Amino acid sequence: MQIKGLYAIIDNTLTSHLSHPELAEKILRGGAKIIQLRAKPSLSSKKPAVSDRELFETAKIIRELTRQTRASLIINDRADIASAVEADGLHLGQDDLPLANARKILGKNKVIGISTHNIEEAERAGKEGADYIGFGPIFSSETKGKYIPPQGIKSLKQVTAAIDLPIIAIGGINEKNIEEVIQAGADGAAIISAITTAEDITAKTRHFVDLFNKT
Ligand code: TZP
Ligand code: MG
Repeated sequence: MQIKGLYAIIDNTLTSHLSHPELAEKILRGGAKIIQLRAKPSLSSKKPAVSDRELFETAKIIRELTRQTRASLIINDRADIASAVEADGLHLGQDDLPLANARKILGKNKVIGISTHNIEEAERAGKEGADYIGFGPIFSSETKGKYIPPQGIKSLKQVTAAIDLPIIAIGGINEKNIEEVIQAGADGAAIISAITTAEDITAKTRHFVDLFNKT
């Protein structure tokens, strides 16, 4: 699969009235070709954490939706779920399973991406065999639970210049600032809130897809 363009993250943290499959359906209808399923355990004591079985069933439904629309599916955090639903890839953070261990589970034909927050982490991920680098947050983001200071466009430029792997920028990317992200050399943009909180999720997705297709 090609890691390029809009990388839409299926995360309903800010839009819990929509299920993950509902969000995925709207986003895929907007033409997204790479989606990531990000189902974090609930931080609210009122909502129960998602069980493994539930996560598996959700991932299976979304896998089917991506097959119908010829899109790629990446699973966040969980190598076991990625393997069980035959996803195209896995996305790992700095505190998740080490890349080498995830690679043993998934094999070399699956895509593995790593979240990084500075150039050192990005270089290390490249040396360890990541297929793409997630870099951010570029701008400030309300969506990620844990606060990480924004890295800015300047750091993004350094990373895109230094590392010869697809770079997916993340964090606070929206219609107003996405041109800067593309200008900085990012191969793609991972987006949650600018899409999921849009009045028309499908139309907003289409907007971002078209923007990358133009460049
Ligand atoms: N990692 C860094 S920022 C972020 C993640 C998962 C959240 C991105 O969401 P948004 O709403 O596009 O800022
Ligand atoms: Mg993670």
